[in-house]
Amino acid sequence: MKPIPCVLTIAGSDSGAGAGIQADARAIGALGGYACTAITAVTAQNSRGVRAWRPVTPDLIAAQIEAVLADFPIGAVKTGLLPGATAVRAVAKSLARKPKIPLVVDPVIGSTSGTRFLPDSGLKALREELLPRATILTPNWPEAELLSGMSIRSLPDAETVARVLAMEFGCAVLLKGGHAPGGECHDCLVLTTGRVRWLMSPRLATRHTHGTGCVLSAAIAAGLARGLKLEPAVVAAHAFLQQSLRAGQSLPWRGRGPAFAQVWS
Ligand code: PXL
Repeated sequence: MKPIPCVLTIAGSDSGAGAGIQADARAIGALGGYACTAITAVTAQNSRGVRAWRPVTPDLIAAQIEAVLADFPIGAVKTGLLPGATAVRAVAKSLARKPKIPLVVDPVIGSTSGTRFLPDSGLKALREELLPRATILTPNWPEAELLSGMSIRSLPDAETVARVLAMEFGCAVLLKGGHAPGGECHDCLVLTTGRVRWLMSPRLATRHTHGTGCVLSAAIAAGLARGLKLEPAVVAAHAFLQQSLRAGQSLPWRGRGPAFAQVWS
C-alpha cells in the first residue's frame, strides 16, 4: 500500500469553515491526503464576515510546526494567514530545518470582507524571510500589486508582475486572475525556468467564493505531497478548484459561502 501523502498547513482558523485551516483540511482530505495543521490565528466569522480575530503567539505557532515535522512524513507545506512579522519569522525559522520540503505560500493579507491580517511590517518579513524559501507563491491581483509595488491593469501586466516576482524570489508564481473583470478567469503560472502557462476557466455565477485561494494552494500542496511535479500539481489543483466552486454554487448560506471541496447527498 502506498503511504498516505501528508501535508502541513500553517494557517488561520475560520469558525465558518469557509476558508483557512478548515478549507485546507477539507481539500487535502478530498484529494486523498492527511492534513496536519499549525493554527496561526483564530477568527470568529461566518459567511457574512469576520467579527473578531486574535493571533496565536509566534512561539506556539513554531511549536506546532516543530511537533508535526518531528513526527509525520510531511511531503509539502502550505502557508496561509500569518498574523504579523514575528509570526512570519517564526514560521521561516521552523521550516529552515527541512529545506527540501516543497513550500506553497498563499500570501494572505486580508479577508475579502475587509479585515487586514498582515500589516506592512509582516509583508516585509514575508518578502525577506519566507518567499526566498518558497517553491510557489500564489497571489491574487491585489496581493501581487502589494508584493511587487507595480499595478496590474491588464493580462500582459499580470504576466510582467508574475515574472518579476518569480525572478525576485527565485520561485514559481501562480498569479490568480479571479479579481480581474471579464467572463473568464486567467491565472498566469510562471515557472523558475521562465516558462509561462496561462490557465483559463469560465467565471462562474456564484457569490460562494470564500476560501478559493485556500483551496487552490492546499490542493497544490496535496499534489506535491503525492509526488506530482509542480506544473501538473498546479493544473490538477486548478481543475479541483473549478469542481469545488461548482459544488459550492448550490449551498444555502446567506452570505458568501465557500468553494466546497466535498461531495454530499
Ligand atoms: O481567504 C483568506 C483567508 C484565509 N484564512 C482565513 C481567513 C481568510 C479570509 O477571511 O479568514 C482564516
